[in-house]
Amino acid sequence: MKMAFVFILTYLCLPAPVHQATLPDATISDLSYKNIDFAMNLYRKISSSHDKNIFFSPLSISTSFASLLMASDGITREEIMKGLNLEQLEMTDQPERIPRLFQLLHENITQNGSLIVDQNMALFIRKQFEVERMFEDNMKKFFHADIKTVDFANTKQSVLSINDYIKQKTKEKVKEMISTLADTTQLLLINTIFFQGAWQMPFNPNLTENAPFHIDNYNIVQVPMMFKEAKFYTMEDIPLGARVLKLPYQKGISMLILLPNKDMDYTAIDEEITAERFLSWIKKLQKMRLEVNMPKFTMKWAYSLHNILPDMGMNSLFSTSANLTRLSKDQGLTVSEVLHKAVIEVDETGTTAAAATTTGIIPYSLPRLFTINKPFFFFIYHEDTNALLFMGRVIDPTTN
Ligand SMILES: *[C@@H]1O[C@H](CO)[C@@H](O)[C@H](O)[C@H]1NC(C)=O
Ligand SMILES: *[C@@H]1O[C@H](CO)[C@@H](O)[C@H](O)[C@H]1NC(C)=O
Ligand SMILES: *[C@@H]1O[C@H](CO)[C@@H](O)[C@H](O)[C@H]1NC(C)=O
Ligand SMILES: CC(=O)N[C@H]1CO[C@H](CO)[C@@H](O)[C@@H]1O
Repeated sequence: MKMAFVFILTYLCLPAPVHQATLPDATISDLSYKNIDFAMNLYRKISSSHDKNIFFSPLSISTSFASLLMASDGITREEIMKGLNLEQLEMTDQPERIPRLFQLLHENITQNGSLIVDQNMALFIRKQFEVERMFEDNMKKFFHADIKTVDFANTKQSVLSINDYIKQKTKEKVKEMISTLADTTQLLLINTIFFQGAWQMPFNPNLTENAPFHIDNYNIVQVPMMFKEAKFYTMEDIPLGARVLKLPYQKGISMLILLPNKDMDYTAIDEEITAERFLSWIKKLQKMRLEVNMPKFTMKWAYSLHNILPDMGMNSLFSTSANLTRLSKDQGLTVSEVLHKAVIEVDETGTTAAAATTTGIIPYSLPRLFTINKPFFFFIYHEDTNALLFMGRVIDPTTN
């Protein structure tokens, strides 16, 4: 039985007119590490603007911007490099280094996961628009991009064919990705990611029952709570005041749940999560028998990243000073929009399980009950590389 699940997509739209120490032998693990920090920074930006559920695909967003690195030059390129946290991986005499690392990471995740993770890249290009040969070749070489020609002047038809493409690549999970498109659009860059994983230890639906979930001190909702008693990998981050639970899928992908302790406000966690911390959780996991109570949930989110990324230092890309000279000789190109949509479904057969809280922390014996009945964080990652495929926060499992 397959569980249900997720996927995502990011797209970028280009409308017309308007240094430090490096790692000599960078590996995909170094890239994953940098990508995780980028994801955490982006998460903080999103979370500082609202207190609702959050869900997005760090890998899809990083990959989209990695391809923009190859399109840009000067300050614009530097800003993207810095925003993505990739400066330390760059070597001026090896311009292909970063795209190559993304390519290796992609190959590692998709091959080894034997298709449970599928990631695709596409360029929809206006008929008369001349793309630099080198950019197009690199997009094919490093990102296996599908290249398509579109008549963007026919807005209605282009919207249809773009939505169709995305719907197909996300196995019908992301429908109606865009509703409008500037008729001056020259190029649309699309990245999709799809993941479908069955739990290694499925929950028994017969044991699922409604139970309270404490959004905060004043708001309680009833949620379908799944139950499983088994041996799980878990750990406690005592300085942070939170517990961690790993829920593995079949084939090398896992969900990691981070559940703040009883009196811990989830917003206090925001400032503390980093790649270093994330990897330390994974390293310190220990197997023990637990009773896990985990809500079923479904989420669907859409983000306008062009409103968020300038706050992370990527300014010029979205302004008239964008330097996209490596994309095309055409002058006056800029990025008008970056949209990101993400969907997740967690149930007994697939994705997530977790549990929640109890007080009383005794160093060597964690509480046996892991009841996820208050806001929590989750991360879906590829175990060999630690690449962060998806991450999110659940404040209220009943709103999607
Ligand atoms: C883009 O950046 C390159 C490298 O810094 C520079 O030579 C070029 O003049 C810039 N072009 C524009 C249009 O800003
Ligand atoms: C993927 O990367 C990990 C970590 O670098 C490595 O151990 C593993 O062998 C790689 N797997 C494949 C299929 O390339
Ligand atoms: C759930 O309950 C039904 C009816 O009692 C039973 O046939 C089924 O085997 C149960 N499922 C599991 C996984 O225990
Ligand atoms: C599911 C799968 O094929 N996993 C393999 C991924 O690659 C590592 C290292 O090559 C193997 O140890 C896993 O078994």
